[in-house]
Amino acid sequence: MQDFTGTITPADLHFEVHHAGVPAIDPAKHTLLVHGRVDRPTVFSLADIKRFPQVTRTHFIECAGNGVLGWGTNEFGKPNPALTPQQIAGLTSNSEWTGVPLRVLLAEAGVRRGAAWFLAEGGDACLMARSIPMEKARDDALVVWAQNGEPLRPEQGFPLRLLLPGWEGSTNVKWLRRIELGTQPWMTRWETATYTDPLANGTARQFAFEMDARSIITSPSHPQTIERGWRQISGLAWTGRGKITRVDVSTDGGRTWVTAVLQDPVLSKAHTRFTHMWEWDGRETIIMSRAVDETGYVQPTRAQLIEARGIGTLYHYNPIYGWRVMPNGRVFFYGAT
Ligand SMILES: Nc1nc2c(c(=O)[nH]1)N[C@H]1C(S)=C(S)[C@@H](COP(=O)(O)O)O[C@H]1N2
Ligand SMILES: [Mo]
Repeated sequence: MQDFTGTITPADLHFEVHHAGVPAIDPAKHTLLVHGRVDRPTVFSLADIKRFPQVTRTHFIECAGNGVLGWGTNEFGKPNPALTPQQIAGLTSNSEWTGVPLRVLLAEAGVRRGAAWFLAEGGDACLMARSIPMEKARDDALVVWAQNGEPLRPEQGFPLRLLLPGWEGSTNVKWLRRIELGTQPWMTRWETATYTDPLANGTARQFAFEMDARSIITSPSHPQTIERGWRQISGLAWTGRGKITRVDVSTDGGRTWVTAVLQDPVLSKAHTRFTHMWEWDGRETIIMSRAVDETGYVQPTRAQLIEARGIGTLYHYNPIYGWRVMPNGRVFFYGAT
């Protein structure tokens, strides 16, 4: 992450999360079954799906567990200073995806009254499956087969994956082979035992689909060493709720903030590059960034997150992070602030 420029993640460097390995699938034999609360249960081959009008959209996919390393502390109660942007925020990647809107395929099968949820099932060994509200299918859900102009990589779900823009990574089911429409969620193990957030009051937050806005300065960051004088601070910001509208940068440990420049085009539910010119005077300081999105949501501090959810949260952990710049120019992870 700290070595990228721009906003697109090269396909071969897309992060990977798989719960049961990467299946080897013959695209000529792969099918997608759409059934349940539909008028005409339908089996689509890959060729069938590619005959529909295709769309291309740029979106990030982010694991809900992104950032969990930055939350932890070492034996001195401090975050590990040697963590890099990749390690604290690298479970997100941004690609140009090509496919067909899910609502087009569902219209072929004929959605029956009362269908409120659908189950998306993958063709890996664990048959990973997530329950998704039908509103997302009517909105911007896609069934994609290409990534950055080439077929999906096997690790990204070749030959077919569900893409739910802005929603937590685990709902973007790879190796998609079955969609079942129903009236309520299926309560699979990936929405009960995992991908739920324990709260301070002993209950758990479930179906936390939208990814909250966050940002990370990728340069300067660990393990860089910087020189005095003018340089560019650069980083990435994104939100699952639409567009990033502002990124604030502080070069004095959060005492004062300035508005960073957002690189065009700012796309919805996509990585946005921000920059800020900074003259470093050689003194020790802490630099940090704070994202704001079009709903007015402001990236929280660690204290605000703990207040809202307690200390048990492993997912959707998006606090403002700091980097400590030492007088010798070395840069270390300062932790969540
Ligand atoms: N079938 C299937 N789909 C899956 C997974 C999986 O293990 N099996 N992992 C999910 C999780 S937890 C995440 S974060 C994203 C990661 O997508 P990527 O590996 O393309 O980065 O895929 C999701 N889709
Ligand atoms: Mo994930």
